[in-house]
Amino acid sequence: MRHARSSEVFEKAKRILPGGVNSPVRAFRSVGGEPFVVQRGEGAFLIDVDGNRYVDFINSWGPLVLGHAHPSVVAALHEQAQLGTSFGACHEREVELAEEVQRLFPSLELLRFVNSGTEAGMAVIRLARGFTRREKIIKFEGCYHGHADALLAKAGSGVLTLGLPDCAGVPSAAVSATLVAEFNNIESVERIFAACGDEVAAVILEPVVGNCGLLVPRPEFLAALRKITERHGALLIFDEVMTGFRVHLGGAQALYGVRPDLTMLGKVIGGGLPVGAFGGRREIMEQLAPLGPVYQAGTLSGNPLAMVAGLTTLQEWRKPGVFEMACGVAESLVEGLRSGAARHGVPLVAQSVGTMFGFFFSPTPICSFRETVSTDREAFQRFFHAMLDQGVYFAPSAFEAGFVSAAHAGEAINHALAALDAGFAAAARR
Ligand code: KE4
Repeated sequence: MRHARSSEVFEKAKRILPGGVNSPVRAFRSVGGEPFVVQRGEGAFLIDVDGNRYVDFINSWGPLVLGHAHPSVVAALHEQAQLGTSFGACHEREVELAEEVQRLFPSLELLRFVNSGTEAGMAVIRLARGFTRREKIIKFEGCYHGHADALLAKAGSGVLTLGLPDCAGVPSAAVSATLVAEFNNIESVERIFAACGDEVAAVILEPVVGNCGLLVPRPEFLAALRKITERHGALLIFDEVMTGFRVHLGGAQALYGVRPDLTMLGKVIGGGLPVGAFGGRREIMEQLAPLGPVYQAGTLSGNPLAMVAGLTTLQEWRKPGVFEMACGVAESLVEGLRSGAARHGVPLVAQSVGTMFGFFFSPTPICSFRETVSTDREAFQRFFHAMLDQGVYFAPSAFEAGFVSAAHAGEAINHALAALDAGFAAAARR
């Protein structure tokens, strides 16, 4: 594959954007090499500025359940743009999307739109603290909820696993009330509640983790979190920014039958435009300004372009059979990954949940962040680049989930499956 034009553009990008990117994972730092520069998206494919075509298993990190440039989404945006791109005032599209979201997520008795998952994370933490009048928050190693200070904590030492800043610039005061537990380990949560249960405002987690590869909750883990939070008067917050509409049309809360007090959403509900949302129990959401004392605001919140893109996306996505068909594509990819790895004697575990999938170059299943240390990152790097050379683009990190869209059926998945032998032959080479 030729990358002359990508290299030229990327060199220019590095002169004005830190690392040449507007979000770190795009820089290919964890897989090596240079990222290609996208010229356009078409359904399940990305085409770069050198004319190379890739099956895209990232879907802009989750939002594009219909694939790139879906005609209905483009038409809806074109129509809305001619009516105005932002009002900063009430308009009907925001109500329509809120009603569409609530139809699939009935636990969102009230909800509010923001402009990113990070904003939704900031808001739910502040709301939980305002409603409970408590300060401590429990999060889980490996779960990512956006880059708000309070949520950029890593496990500290000691039984309380007090949060320590997980990146420069986060003051220790910002994470001193953040406690870090281990996903799929309910005892690690019980220890924290035993020590300071009546100070915990909320437990927040990705119910299916997509930010350290794909981690699936053990049976009863989510139900146990529901019980322990109720017992201690703490709120349960599901970050469904990634899992929403992807693991199930109603998210992980529908898939596993556990109703959180608050939910974060994003990605899919914007159909590729900047959006986030949060919502939940009425008595909690009514603490929000202008009704209550918890302040939260945003210039472009409920932006009409994002609203129509999200509404059109959800209306197409929930048409009978569309979601189920995309789930079948994810399952066929996982089967291909498993059989390809076996043919080449490469240790691999792979799984899908709805239209999300993940795989680790590991001989044993990975159920928690700490277990990810057993994965073979070098094998992943060789696999990633060999697949890229075959025109198949997986996430440029061994610790991200992958996504399929309604557009991946047919040519795209068949091309990807046919390329796997090249990928695993490379992974098998030491
Ligand atoms: P944003 O602020 O990026 O819209 O959302 C933050 C966020 C919150 N919660 C979950 C579960 C998320 O996965 C995310 C963002 N996901 C990453 C992918 N691992 C976005 C990609 C990136 O950071 O470039």
